[in-house]
Amino acid sequence: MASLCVLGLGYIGLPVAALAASSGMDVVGVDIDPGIVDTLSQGLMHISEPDLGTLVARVVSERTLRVQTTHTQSDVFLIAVPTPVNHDKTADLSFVESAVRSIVPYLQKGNLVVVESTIPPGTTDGLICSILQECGLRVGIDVFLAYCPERVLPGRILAELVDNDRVVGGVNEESSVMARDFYVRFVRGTVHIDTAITAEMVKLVENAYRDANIAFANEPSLLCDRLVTNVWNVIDIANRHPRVNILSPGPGVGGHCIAVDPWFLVEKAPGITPLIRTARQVNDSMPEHVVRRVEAVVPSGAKVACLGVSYKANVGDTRESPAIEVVELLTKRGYSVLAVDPHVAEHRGVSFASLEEALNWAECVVLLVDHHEFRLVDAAALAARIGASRIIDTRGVWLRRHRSVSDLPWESGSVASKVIVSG
Ligand code: SAJ
Repeated sequence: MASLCVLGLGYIGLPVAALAASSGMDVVGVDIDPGIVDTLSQGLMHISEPDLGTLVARVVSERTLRVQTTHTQSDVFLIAVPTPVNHDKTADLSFVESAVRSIVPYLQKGNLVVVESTIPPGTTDGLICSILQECGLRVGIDVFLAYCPERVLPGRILAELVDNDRVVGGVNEESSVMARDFYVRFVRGTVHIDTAITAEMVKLVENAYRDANIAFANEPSLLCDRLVTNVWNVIDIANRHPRVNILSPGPGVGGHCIAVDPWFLVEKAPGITPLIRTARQVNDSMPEHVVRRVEAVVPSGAKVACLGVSYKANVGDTRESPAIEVVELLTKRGYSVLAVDPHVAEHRGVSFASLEEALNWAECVVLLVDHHEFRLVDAAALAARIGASRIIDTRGVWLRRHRSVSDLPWESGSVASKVIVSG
């Protein structure tokens, strides 16, 4: 296994290609987008991820990683293309399917094909295997096939690619063993061998688990808003219980993984997955809830500053971002919206401003992403200017736990005007 061809140079394909190159493999990275290939060839980046730029620049300049729009023969082929979700919430496998077909003319006896793209359970043994077989290859004999899901956290991709455990599921034992031998070149975590369907399930179950846990933070936040109490107090105190660990509520769940993957489980068996489906629905309903909170404090036409548009803290990724959905819904309902995001320079249909400009201009401020920079805002001064009830802190950055008994909102009334706004 001296050479590797990676299909898809996004958040997963690119770091895997770069790590394999730095482990001594001769790597070709293929992307259908010539713009991405151009950028990377110059040692520049089209995505932002800590430390990745330096590693890519090094392996590109050493020519252990070459990027191009065309395939090449190789010992190992790794597929890391996206799996979007269709309107009916089923997996759109068109990119995976065409990537698998595209490598067929380059496959030689003894090659290993590894799929990292997220796919519904059964896709490796079913669709992917049958595409390769249609082309006259004996899978598991002439060529080897394994599924190995990526499970890394954006913002920590390189560290997690190296240190996290992996699961590889081959169509037969030889395929699994070959895939394990490939990953141990750069993975320090344990590489677990299992079947392809187990590896597919592992990935989806992990993300569905996190989605359900986030939904279990979001639903109490809806209740607390209705019952006029501070959800951060409730969760903070509940989490002191030795067997309770509730996650943080927010404006919804974004990113290309957790907001999408649970549907691939529901798709397989809708009748027995009500919990997974409901968690998705709870999390998907959160942007609308944020907008209703704005509508409760300022009328349509008011100036609203939205702090953060990325899908989570300290990253510039806006895929499936609930913050973008809030900005779009507010704009549609006649609000004048300015967005602030130190990690995002532009986004179609969104007007950006500096933090200072937006805060001085706004009649209502909605904090949507807990970027580090927003923690430094003097929220007490902001509350003095626009009124505490017009600060909607969906991440609990400024509106945290009451710090003393006298801070508690003993009288009835809006919790928003009673919670502690810390600068
Ligand atoms: N979020 C909350 N409250 C929380 C935690 C997260 O509202 O307490 C929100 C975030 O703001 C964000 C979304 O959930 O909008 C997802 O963020 P995340 O940090 O939980 O996860 P991702 O999407 O960045 O990465 C996940 C990870 N999966 C798990 O932790 C089980 C990662 O390991 C996967 O590799 C990745 O999905 C993926 O590619 O599937």
